[in-house]
Formats: sequence, structure tokens, C-alpha cells
Amino acid sequence: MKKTILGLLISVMLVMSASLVMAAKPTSFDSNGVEKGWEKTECTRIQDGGLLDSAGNHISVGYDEFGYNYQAHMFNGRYCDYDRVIDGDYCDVNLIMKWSDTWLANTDCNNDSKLDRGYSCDSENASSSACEGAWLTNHQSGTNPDGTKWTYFVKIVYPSGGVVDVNPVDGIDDNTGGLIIWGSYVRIQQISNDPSVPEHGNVFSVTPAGFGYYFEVDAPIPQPTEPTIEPTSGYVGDAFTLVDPQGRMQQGDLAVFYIEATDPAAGSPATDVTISADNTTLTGKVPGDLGRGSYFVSVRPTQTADSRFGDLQFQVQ
Ligand SMILES: [Ca+2]
Ligand SMILES: [Ca+2]
Ligand SMILES: [Ca+2]
Repeated sequence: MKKTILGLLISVMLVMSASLVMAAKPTSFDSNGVEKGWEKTECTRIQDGGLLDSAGNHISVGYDEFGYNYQAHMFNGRYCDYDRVIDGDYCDVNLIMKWSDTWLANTDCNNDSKLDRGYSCDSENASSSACEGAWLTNHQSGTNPDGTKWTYFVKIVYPSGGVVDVNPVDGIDDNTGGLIIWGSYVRIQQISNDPSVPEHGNVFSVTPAGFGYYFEVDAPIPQPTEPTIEPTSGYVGDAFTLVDPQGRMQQGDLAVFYIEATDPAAGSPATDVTISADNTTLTGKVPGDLGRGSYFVSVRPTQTADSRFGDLQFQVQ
């Protein structure tokens, strides 16, 4: 599919200029008296002015005519305009890109009049996004010849420690399992919805695909937190607390304990169950008729209904 190929080609265009000269004081010199170190100066922000694109146009805060909003780390426009030249191929494809500050910052801190890339890895050159904490997403959409709509989403990251493709040499990063792109990056997730193919949902992802797994900071999309139960073991009659940060429980739900690999509908509901008003917290007591063993706890509206979310393990002593 064309859109898949497009997805592989897109990157954020580098903003460049050589016009802004910063008044940085030299702090060290080589044996010939040539400056080799400069005082750290304030970073130049877009709103300070002076940062230019490759065509010599000033960039400013907000969206430009192409669809870039460098201040917001976003592009929202036509695919054909991502190269900062209006028109071209695939103008009927909508494109949204987002990127981390490590991928392309909204400041110039090394005073070369370009927005920085990978500043935390190379504060002197700051010209390569191949740096831990760099990520980019593409979200493309369009209309097929038959009138149906398609969407395509891809998450690209710089993997911690860099790409390794040695064993086996197969274009897949040995550490993350992600598909290697542009030599230094991996695609950790691709989602396609296209009735003409057909494709519906996840076509590829490493596990887990959330950015939060790869980077402790700078995660753009908070991943929903899965439910927990505390404690995870105890005696019959013991109190327990089950928390679903997503608030998917409903008043009146049951917390059914059942032995692994048996039918939950034949399990035993917890006693003294109460659910908080915000539907995030269920408290109850381990049912009194359970023997020792490994159980699962299913939160469900009725004994025979589906679980609200993934069942949780509990060990009865
Ligand atoms: Ca173009
Ligand atoms: Ca720079
Ligand atoms: Ca490999």
C-alpha cells in the first residue's frame, strides 16, 4: 500500500539557517590562540525571532503555511507539504506528526540557528535525532478510490543504546523487536484501518508498544494503567482492595473468585463489596467457601457477564 511506503519515508524536516550570530564569549583557546570553547548562552526560542527555515523564511510560533508548528512539536497538514515545498505527491493524504523535544526541539541551545536535535546526547552539534528520548509519530488518513476511508499510524523511537541487528540480520532490532527504519530508529507500532485491504487495527507492535516503557520521562501518550489488587494473597475473609485507575467498574459489580482454568461463572463472589463513587476502587472480602489455591478475580456486572477488564491473580492461603 502506498500509505505504508509513505509512512517509512516521512521525517521532520530540519529547520536551518545560518543568519543568527549569537554573542557567545570565547572561554578557551588552542595553542594558536584560536577559540575552541564558548560560554554557554541562553537558548534561542522561536518567539525570539531569527530562526529560519531552509528557504530562508523566518519560523514563528503557531502553524505555518505548510502545517508545521515547531513550538508545539507538531505537523498537521497535507502529506505533500511536509518537505516545506507546497504541493507534490499525495496531497490528498492528511498527515499529523508529533515528536519529542529530543527528536526536534523548539529551541536552539547550541547557537547554530537551527532547532536542536538530540541536544541531550550532543550539546555541541545537536544535529542528530539518534538520541535516547527521541520519538516521532505519523498519523495518516485518506480516502480510497472506492470511497472508503483509511488511517495509518506508526510510532518510531530511537531505542536505548541504539539499533542492534546482528543475530539474526533481518531488519529487526535485536533488543526491542521493532522494525528498523532510517538506520537508527525502530518502528514499535503500526496501526492500519483500511477496509479496502482489509486491515483493522494493530498490524505490528512490539510488546509493550507504549513509549513509557522505553523512556521514563518525556512520554507523550500516558498509557492507561491496568488494574491492581492488594494484597495478592490472603486467607478467606481477608479484606482486599482492587483499583482500576480507568474507572471501568460500576456500582453493583461482583468480584468473582474462580480457580484458574475453570468457568468464572461457577466461581464465588467476594462478600462485603463496595465500590467508590468514581468507580475506581472496589473493596471486599475473600469469599468464605474457598479452599487454598491459586485464583483469579473477575470484576463483572453479573455472575455470567464478561469481565470489565483483565482478571487479577489472588492466592488463597
Ligand atoms: Ca511538497
Ligand atoms: Ca541548534
Ligand atoms: Ca535482528
